[in-house]
Amino acid sequence: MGFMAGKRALIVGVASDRSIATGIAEAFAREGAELAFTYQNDRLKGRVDKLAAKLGSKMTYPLDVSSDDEIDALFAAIAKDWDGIDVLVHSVGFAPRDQLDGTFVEAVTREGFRIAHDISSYSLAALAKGALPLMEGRNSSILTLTYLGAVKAVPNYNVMGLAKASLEANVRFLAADLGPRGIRVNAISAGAIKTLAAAGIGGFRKMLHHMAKVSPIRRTVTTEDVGNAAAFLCSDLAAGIAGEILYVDGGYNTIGMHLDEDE
Ligand code: NAD
Ligand code: 0WE
Repeated sequence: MGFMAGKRALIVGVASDRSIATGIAEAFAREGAELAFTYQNDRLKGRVDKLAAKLGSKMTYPLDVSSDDEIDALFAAIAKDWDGIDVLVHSVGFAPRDQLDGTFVEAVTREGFRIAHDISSYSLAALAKGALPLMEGRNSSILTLTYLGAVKAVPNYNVMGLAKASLEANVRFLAADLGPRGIRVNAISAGAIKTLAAAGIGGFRKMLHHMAKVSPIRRTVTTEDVGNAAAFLCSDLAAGIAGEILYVDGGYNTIGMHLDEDE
């Protein structure tokens, strides 16, 4: 029997086979969890329905996290099928495309900053708020996805770095509030992975190459690596972990210097 048997998990953030949320859903299903999914818009519904079916779920719901009405409707609909939620995965991040090109100071605008923080950070608090009645008092957990750009300056990541810094603080404040109500809140800081959210980012291939060259495990991480860590963090095996940012980046963030082996 898997270590997530009996857990009901809601997964927000599947857009393709390559999404980090897809790797998380696959690991959860393998460990025996029951799954429900959201899709951002009708264009993505077919793909999410297909993944849900493959993992034995018929529960898919529309959700654009910028809409309070859609958040309310989501939890009202889920409450009809489930008496509670044990796991909520938030795997959502977005800034307008022009924010991720060029230098931070040149790219940043008031509107770009607002959207990045609304979609990438506020949405975690909004979903936690909406899910609270269904999650409290059942050893449940909330997980979000962050990136190194929250704590170090990474070229082109720009205002997303500020939004991820906010998201990481959000994890700590939510963990402090919701821990006493039986809900653990944590984040995984994943290494760079080629997903839709990475498509068309200038220099992304070079970044992957650099990570594989210098990180302790000498390869980039996969959605399967992240999925396995997520399954652990959201299971009762991690009952002692809250407010944590767990790096699943092959140790890249721990390196202070690299010497080329062949130079
Ligand atoms: P992805 O494009 O597959 O997933 C991003 C998801 O965000 C999509 O499912 C999209 O539908 C959703 N989304 C965006 N705006 C939304 C909105 N308004 N309402 C609802 N959903 C919305 O890419 P991914 O790489 O799997 O990204 C998932 C998370 O992982 C993001 O938070 C990202 O910042 C984080 N992350 C990614 C990497 C990486 O290198 N790919 C590394 C570390 C962290
Ligand atoms: O968080 C992310 C992706 C963030 C992202 C990506 C896009 C592309 C399409 C947010 N918004 C958008 N908006 C779009 O229109 N990552 C951690 C992956 C990522 O993105 C980068 C990276 C890495 C790593 C951007 C620049 C530099 C590094």
